[in-house]
Amino acid sequence: MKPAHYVNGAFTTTGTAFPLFSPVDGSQVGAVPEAPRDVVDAAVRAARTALAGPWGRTSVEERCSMLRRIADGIEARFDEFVAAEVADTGKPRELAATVDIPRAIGNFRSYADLAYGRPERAYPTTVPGWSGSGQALNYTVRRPLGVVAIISPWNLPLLLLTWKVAPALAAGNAVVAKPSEETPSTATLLAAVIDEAGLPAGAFNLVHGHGANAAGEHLASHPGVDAIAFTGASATGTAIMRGAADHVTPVSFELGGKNAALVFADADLAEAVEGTVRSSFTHSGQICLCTERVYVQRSRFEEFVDALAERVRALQDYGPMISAEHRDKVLSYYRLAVEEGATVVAGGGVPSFGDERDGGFYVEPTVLTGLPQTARTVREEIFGPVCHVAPFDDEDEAVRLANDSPYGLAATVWTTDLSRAHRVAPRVEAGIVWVNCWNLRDLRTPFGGVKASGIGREGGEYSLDFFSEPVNVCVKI
Ligand code: NAD
Ligand code: 6OD
Repeated sequence: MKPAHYVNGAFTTTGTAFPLFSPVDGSQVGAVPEAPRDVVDAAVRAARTALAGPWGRTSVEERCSMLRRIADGIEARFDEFVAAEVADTGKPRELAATVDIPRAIGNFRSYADLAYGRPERAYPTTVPGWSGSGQALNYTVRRPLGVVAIISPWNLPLLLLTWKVAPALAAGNAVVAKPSEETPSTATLLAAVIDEAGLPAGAFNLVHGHGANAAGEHLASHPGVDAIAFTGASATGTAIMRGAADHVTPVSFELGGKNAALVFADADLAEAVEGTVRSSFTHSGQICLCTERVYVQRSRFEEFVDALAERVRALQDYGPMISAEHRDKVLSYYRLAVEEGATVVAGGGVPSFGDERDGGFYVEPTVLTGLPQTARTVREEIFGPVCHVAPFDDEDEAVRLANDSPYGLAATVWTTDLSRAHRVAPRVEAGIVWVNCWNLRDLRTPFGGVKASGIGREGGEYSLDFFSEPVNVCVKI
């Protein structure tokens, strides 16, 4: 299915088309319509109208049934979704088929369950000296925020889009979504599935296009938008927040990271190495949760670096960077690391495959050592298949190094000492801390970051809270 906007229940390709490239071989594989301002306006208008119509009158049971039909619809077209995600991102098919698409289905099912089972609070109140019974009943109902803008990135396109669309719809909002300009395909398929699931026109709208000075910015700064849920780079979050400030629009932000792993001398080293291969190199490091800083207790530093480097040199089935521009950015950090004095213990360049991938946007999985904590390579998010490994001496130093970052999204602690695990985890300034594992997800748990990594929490009830407004009703009895 070719990328198209979905506005007020109809597909349209209005707008100048821009090319879509395959990250695997660099060839042009399609074209995407850039939504002009009037298409964004029409989408916001359609969403507002839907809230005033049948969509605004749906019960939570009806919405949850619709969410389940959407999940079933994605499942019925599973292979099509996998193929589209692989074509847009170049990620290994196995990753799309075991993580991205199943999680998108899971997002709709889990928010259907959560929204349906959600209790509300009531407070019986007694006021001594009041006339009558002296009693009142306070109860809280939640109402949707209204029209919500959802802006998502290219790394886990369908997973991160549905992670917000599902709770937004479950809570009764009308959505205008803008996926990344790099990965429009599964979002378009999702619109088709939503259409087939029978949502009223305007409840879900989709516009394609770029971010700054384009569809993304028009949407985020639109006066008709009541809330913005955004996942992407921290600098983009800053720009969106400026526009949102004009209308005091609430935001939920999931932003960048420079995530630390702490490997203590008592860790199961083989497990820590294997875990770090996953946490640093899954999807070629293009997951916001990926580890880019590894700190290893000094007595096991050499052993860890040798084992990690050997595993990383052997990596084969890895995907490309999303674009030529992003590949160039990652390679510029590989060069910067060397200028800053790093030792490159694995990778550091561009691989040669001898096939069509040589025209694609690949970089080698890379392990660095030897940089000071102040190096830009250690401080700035690279978002590629690279980690820097440095030693530490004791627990306090490990925590200090982990926290010495402008970001605070996720961290990983590798230790077999249970007391240490419980001591260290809460001291790490991050929204998510994994102990002896990485990216083990339970969709009911809070997800988000501190410092430059975001504002607010999503996941489970946290998302339903963001996408709705509590209203207290006080009834005198
Ligand atoms: P990006 O910020 O460049 O783009 C994300 C989305 O925002 C795209 O749809 C883009 O078109 C849009 N956009 C860009 N500028 C805009 C503007 N001025 N106004 C409105 N919309 C705008 O990010 P990216 O390159 O697509 O993704 C990579 C970044 O996302 C990394 O920094 C990564 O850490 C972060 N990320 C964070 C999480 C998380 O959960 N914390 C998840 C995934 C990615
Ligand atoms: O697993 C999730 O729910 C989630 N939001 C993952 C984000 C990954 C970032 O790239």
